[in-house]
Amino acid sequence: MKLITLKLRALKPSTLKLSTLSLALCLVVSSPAICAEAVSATLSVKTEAGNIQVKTLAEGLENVWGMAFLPDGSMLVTERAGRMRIVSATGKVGEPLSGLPPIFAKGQGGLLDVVLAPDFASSKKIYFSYSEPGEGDLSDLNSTAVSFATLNGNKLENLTRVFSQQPKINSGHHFGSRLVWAPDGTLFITLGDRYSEKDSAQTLDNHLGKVVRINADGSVPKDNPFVNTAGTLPEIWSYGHRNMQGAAINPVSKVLWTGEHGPQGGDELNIDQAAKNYGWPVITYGENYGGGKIGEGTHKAGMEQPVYKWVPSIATAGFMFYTGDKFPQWQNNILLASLKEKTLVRLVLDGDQIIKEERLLKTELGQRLRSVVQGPDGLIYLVTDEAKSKIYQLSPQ
Ligand SMILES: [Ca+2]
Repeated sequence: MKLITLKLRALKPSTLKLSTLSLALCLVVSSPAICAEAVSATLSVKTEAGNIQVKTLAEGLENVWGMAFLPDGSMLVTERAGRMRIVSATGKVGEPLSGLPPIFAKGQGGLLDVVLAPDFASSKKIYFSYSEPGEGDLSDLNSTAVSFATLNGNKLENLTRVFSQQPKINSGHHFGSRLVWAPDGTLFITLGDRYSEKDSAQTLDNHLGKVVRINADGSVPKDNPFVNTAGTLPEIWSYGHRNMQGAAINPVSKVLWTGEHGPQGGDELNIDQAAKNYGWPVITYGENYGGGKIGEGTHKAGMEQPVYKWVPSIATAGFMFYTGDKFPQWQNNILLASLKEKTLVRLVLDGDQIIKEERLLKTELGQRLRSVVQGPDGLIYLVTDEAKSKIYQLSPQ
């Protein structure tokens, strides 16, 4: 199989579409078993820092949102429609896990991010975010919630909710929500402004347009910035955000970075620090959809500037800092999934400044990219946000 793949690669240009390559592979070989393997054919892609291989690892998924590696190299994968599955290290897609809570799966809502607990090896706990429908008289409302459960084979047990965004809103938009463990064991949750409630991002009596920080059991850390401020919700870490679908801890500074969708224009990366106001919707580099000014401009005293921005928008989704040993030339670079531009963005840092941007896979995949995760093997795994979602594995060539 390897010999055949290599032979085909020598015959084909680097930008060859996977489907064409798969077909060519099936024509070259006669064995049906090898034809079935053709979905894992490898695409060779040039980058400014060496060539990479892009392999289709898994198919048969729908609108994947989050992914987290289990210790054995298999992956927990969320589908926005409200399913969580385990995909094996070789790409075999498992049946949906049982035991999820009720989920509002409409518009941008559904089952969203998933992470392992820091003590997963002993506790078997996983944490996940989702759009939570209201109960009783509030059944037409929803908001982002986070629960943990223990993973037992194909079952989620001991389901426990640790956070529920307040207030609930009748909306299918802007749920956030990435989950990131801080080095001190607290959990950051990024939360959207719910679109229709954007002004609430500037007030501290609600969780809309905020980053919140909680302890693993859902309690409020005593050193959260607003715990002693009357009239504020104590979970709040930072505010003035729009819709953050990306977040990661910078491995050098150990500080949280968040990525958020701007309106029309003005996607942002922010260095997300306690008590700071990131400006939305008072300052922005974007405008209303179809045109029209939002807020007061791009700068204002007391409001933070993004560390990096995209005008026009690329629709920033999940991102990571690369810390593995397989791509030494990408060490501590940011890799960021773009939905609208359908590219993997590589950002090079000098300290806390972005000094270079490269857009990878700009033409080769042609799919909305939702998230990017580093595997325990140091390889990079990309998931697409499509009705027929895939998981791609990136390795050096
Ligand atoms: Ca901002």
